[in-house]
Amino acid sequence: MKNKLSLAVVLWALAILPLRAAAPPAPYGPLPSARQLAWHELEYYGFIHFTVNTFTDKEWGYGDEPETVFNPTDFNAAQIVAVAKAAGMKGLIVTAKHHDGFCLWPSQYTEHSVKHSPWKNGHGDFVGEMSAACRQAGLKFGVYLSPWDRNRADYGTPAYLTYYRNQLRELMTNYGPIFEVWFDGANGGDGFYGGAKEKRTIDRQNYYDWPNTRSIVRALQPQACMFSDAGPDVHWIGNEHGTAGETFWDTLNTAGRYPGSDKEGLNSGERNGTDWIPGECDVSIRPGWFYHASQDAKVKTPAQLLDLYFQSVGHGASLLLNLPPDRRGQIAAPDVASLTEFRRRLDQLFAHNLAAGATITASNVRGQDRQFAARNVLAGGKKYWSTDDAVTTPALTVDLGQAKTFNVVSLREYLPLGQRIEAFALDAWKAGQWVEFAHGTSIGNHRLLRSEPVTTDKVRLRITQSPVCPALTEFGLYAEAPAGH
Ligand code: FUL
Repeated sequence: MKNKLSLAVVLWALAILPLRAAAPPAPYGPLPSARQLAWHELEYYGFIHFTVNTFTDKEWGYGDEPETVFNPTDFNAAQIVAVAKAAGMKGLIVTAKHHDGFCLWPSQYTEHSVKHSPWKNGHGDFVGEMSAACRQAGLKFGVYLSPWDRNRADYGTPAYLTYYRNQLRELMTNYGPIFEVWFDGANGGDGFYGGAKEKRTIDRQNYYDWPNTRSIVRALQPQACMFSDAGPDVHWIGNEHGTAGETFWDTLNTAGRYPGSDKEGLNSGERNGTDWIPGECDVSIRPGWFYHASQDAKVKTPAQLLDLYFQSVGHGASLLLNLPPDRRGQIAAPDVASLTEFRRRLDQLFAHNLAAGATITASNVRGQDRQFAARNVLAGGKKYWSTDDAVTTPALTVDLGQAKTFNVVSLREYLPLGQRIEAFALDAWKAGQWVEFAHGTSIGNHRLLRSEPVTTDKVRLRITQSPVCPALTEFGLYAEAPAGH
């Protein structure tokens, strides 16, 4: 009896345990840092452009705006944050200071701030209220602090750099955890500059002494990602219409890059680049970054926003969607309406993964080890399907059990092992044979392929090019309801 029992235990153990535990694949190329991995999970968050321009109806303030101009009639941080949250955003980045130099927090280093605005009798703190409202709603909080300052008399001299860094320290110290700091490369030259009213060009590469300026953020907010044309953590996508290249690599060559440097390579990243620097697509829900009543009828439609989502998040980058508060200090009704419907469509789209419950098999599983099983692509994140090192063009077959109709395929790579896959194709089983219905190049953090509706009971993913064995965490099939449903 006892022997029989132990035999049963051994057989059971053999059945459930792998014959040998395979080692994970070696990482490939530059790898994301922990702060970048956390950032990758956000995918979609908001920008809030608000300052004197909101009241002067401009996009770039000259720098001579009196503080009294800034006077929101009914500022409501909770409304702004609630709108962003309801729209599905995971965080907000606010303009603490735009190019005009007006500070939306009571900085101790200047008088050109909310301190001298009639708003809340000079006791207002836009940055403080927004950070508190974000924290309360569970949204991440980030800041934009324009390096270019058209108000300061000392702009262009070493004294301004000291001022800029003091402000950066203030923002990194007094407003809780910061998830992203936005360093804008724009500098249009002319400005008020304390009354000089002239054009000032700076040496974009050296004036701000970026290595030491960045180190302030690293020291005070080690988890914050820094954005600029050159990273170091997240880079500009090279345009302001919110689209990443369809082929998009998370790596970039950083040599010779700085905020305001050449945008060559930014839209698609650079395969075999020296550093892991993913992309962010910044775009406004309106034509302008700031609120203009004249643009109330030009708010992007839900369909346009969904297209942008596919072209940013769906290309492996992030979507930073700007929502400009109006003169009340709230998100205006047309923007709220568009965002509400956009969110409804997103929710509808991703509500059901039609591949959930499918039988998934692979042409190869690394070391035949369950740890790397094909079905890990349905496990929702931390596990992945991988193959033996020598197998770089494997296939994954998803048997749905019955015919289903979808028009979106969702794929994700396991980023801690680097960006690996270079090309893939998707086939549907039709009348007894495989028929290709889509193909692509990079996958990275997220790849969404949107096609005409496909009806089939079996789908196959073929990895057609990869320098090393793949590591895939997600395979999803989704159906977009026809517009209006
Ligand atoms: C640009 C700025 O010049 C715009 O005003 C806006 O802030 C945009 C996000 O970045 O470089």
